[in-house]
Amino acid sequence: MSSTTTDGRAGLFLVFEGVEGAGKTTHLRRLSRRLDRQGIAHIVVREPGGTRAGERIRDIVLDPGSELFPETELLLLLAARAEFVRRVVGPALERGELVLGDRYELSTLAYQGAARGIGIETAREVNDFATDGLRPDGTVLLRIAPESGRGRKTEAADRMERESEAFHDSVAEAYDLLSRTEPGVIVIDSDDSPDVVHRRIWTSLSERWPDRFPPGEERE
Ligand code: Z5A
Repeated sequence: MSSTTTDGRAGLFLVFEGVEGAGKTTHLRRLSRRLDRQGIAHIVVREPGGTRAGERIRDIVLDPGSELFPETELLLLLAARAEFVRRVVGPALERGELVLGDRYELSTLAYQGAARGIGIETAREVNDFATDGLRPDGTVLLRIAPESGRGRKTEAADRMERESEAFHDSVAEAYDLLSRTEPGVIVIDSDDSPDVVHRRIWTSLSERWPDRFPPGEERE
């Protein structure tokens, strides 16, 4: 498979998704270190955030003191994404770069569309307006039971993490549904040691994009 994607763009946009504590940040860092060792250019970006305005919006959305209606939360997140896509992801893809994202549209469909009750299709429509339809080439969904993911967390809970168990169960159910209905979702069982999960991720990516993720064992 060449590095030109189905959209004809030169770069490759891969997104990591999952409930809190699924291991997205851990595995993105590890992938990034391995890509660095192999001399494969890439950038790692996170959402909400990734731009100056986006980081300010992130502070509002995650601040436990913010009182937001679901519609306000959705629009704030997508305002951040509109900046993120136009200032960061789009230009990087134009330059042919590998872009690794920590969350993107599946988060919006699962958290705001399903768990907040806005509706998956409504969330998708507003998302598509914000992104001008820019889709990832692949989405790695790290799957773990919400209570196991929560059990891994050590930091103080932010506004989203303070939501009820029912809310987080609803997010997890939505991810399961979306993994079956959305194109390009690669499901990886994340309830194992980081070494095992990393091997699963790399193998899966190298089967699809061997030029960016050369097959073979990890060499430290
Ligand atoms: N949000 C939204 O609602 N709508 C949207 O459109 C977008 C986002 C884009 C972002 O917060 C919040 O915004 C998020 C959804 C919402 N809220 N929630 N809940 P964030 O980016 O700060 O939070 P997060 O994405 O949930 O990060 P996280 O909880 O840290 O999860 P993670 O990145 O998947 O996990 P991690 O940091 O890699 O690992 C967590 C801990 O587990 C850490 O101590 C690791 O060392 C440990 N870990 C990782 N892997 C393992 C394994 N395999 N075994 C044992 N321990 C492990």
